[in-house]
Amino acid sequence: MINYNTFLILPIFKNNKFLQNDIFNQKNFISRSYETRSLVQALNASIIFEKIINISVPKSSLLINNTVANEIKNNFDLSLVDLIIFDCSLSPIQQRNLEKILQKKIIDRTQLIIEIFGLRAKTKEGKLQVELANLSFEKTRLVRSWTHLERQRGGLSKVGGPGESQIELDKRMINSKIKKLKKSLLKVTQTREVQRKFRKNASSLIFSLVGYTNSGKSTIFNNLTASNILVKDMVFATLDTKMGSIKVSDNKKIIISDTVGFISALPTELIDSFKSSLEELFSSDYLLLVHDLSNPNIENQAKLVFDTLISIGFVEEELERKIINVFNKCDLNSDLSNVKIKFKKRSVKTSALTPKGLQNLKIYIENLAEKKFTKVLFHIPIDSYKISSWLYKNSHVYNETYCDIDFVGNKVSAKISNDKLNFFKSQFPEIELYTI
Ligand SMILES: Nc1nc2c(ncn2[C@@H]2O[C@H](COP(=O)(O)OP(=O)(O)OP(=O)(O)O)[C@@H](O)[C@H]2O)c(=O)[nH]1
Ligand SMILES: [Mg+2]
Repeated sequence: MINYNTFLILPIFKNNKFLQNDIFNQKNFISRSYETRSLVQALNASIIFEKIINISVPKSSLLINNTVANEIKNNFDLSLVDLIIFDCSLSPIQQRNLEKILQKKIIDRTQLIIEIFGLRAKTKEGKLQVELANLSFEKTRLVRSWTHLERQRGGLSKVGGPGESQIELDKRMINSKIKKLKKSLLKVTQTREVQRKFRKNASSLIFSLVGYTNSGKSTIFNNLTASNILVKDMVFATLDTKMGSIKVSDNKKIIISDTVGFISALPTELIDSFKSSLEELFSSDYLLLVHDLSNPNIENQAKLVFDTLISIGFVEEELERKIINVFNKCDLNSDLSNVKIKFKKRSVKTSALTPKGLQNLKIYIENLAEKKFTKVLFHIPIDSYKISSWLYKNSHVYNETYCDIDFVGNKVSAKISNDKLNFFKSQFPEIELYTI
């Protein structure tokens, strides 16, 4: 396994902000820096030096000022370091100038996360998505770094000379690669779309686990569905969307899906590339929003997950209808009273490590499933094969008896989802039916 020695730089920006956009406070900062350390570990790298840097005015050319850069150079033995990681976002110019001064390879938070995704991606879709994210990121860097090279060459090159055509060439190459990747991804997405339609037709309810990375989504998934997705105390253990099912009363199946976790400053390139996996969330009936109740930063994490859901296209009213807050790791902390979170009314506490700790959630899911279905008695006239077969396909029929007293045909008792029932009524308005 690769093992880099890294130097981690944690910048704190002026106006009590850190990482350029998160509100800073002591509690946040501790859990945030803990999170960044886990990100570095997820890259199989060790941190040998760490430094917090206060930045009052970020310099557009270097981020930090020259004195601080020289301090880093003189006070640490950089010969031991393979990689310097800045836990913020660096512009291409800042990155290059820092590399020049410190004479080390430098990456920022976006690159760090893309690297980890690269290591984790296992399925074809996952790999394509990461590659796409990487290329989209490279594209922005490339253009600017060539501009710089061009300037360096100055008088040596003709106007619009080799630099210019090289940028064009590389840009075209990257664009054509991106186009190809998108095409391959589309194919995978289409297959997924077919599967999704199939599930919807089977009238199963879909619950999607979603939440901050490391909150316990896969542990919940495994214990509910008796699967064994990788569960690890590390960020981004899961990258690919997985489906499983649980049986509830009446043998009705409920589908559960587990997907990639969110994190602060998740690169937009990654969100864009992973949109097709995340689209699964839109066809879900409910979103199980998993929170780590033992994490002091729980409210920020919840806000971030909520904002990410909005950024991928959810509207607030839909989230209000779909979100169920799952407060996990309640074996470590069970006090919910001070936690301010959206839609807190709909919440359930879990401890996913044992089946007992998930009992509450199972009951909650079963109750919701009950509410989504209605038991109905249909009077199906004789020879209405089309209607009969529709019912068998779209509902759970548990009894059928022939009758020739009050009408001639079959009395069919079925449990049917409310959506399907409405559809049935619109398609076959002549059929008599009774809620039982
Ligand atoms: N104490 C405690 N630990 C838990 C609980 N649920 C999960 N964990 C631990 O939390 C860590 C992360 O669990 P995962 O299930 O991998 O979390 P995840 O949300 O799927 O994480 P990503 O896939 O990385 O987004 C693991 O070490 C689990 O054993 C819980 O209820 N209590
Ligand atoms: Mg997981």
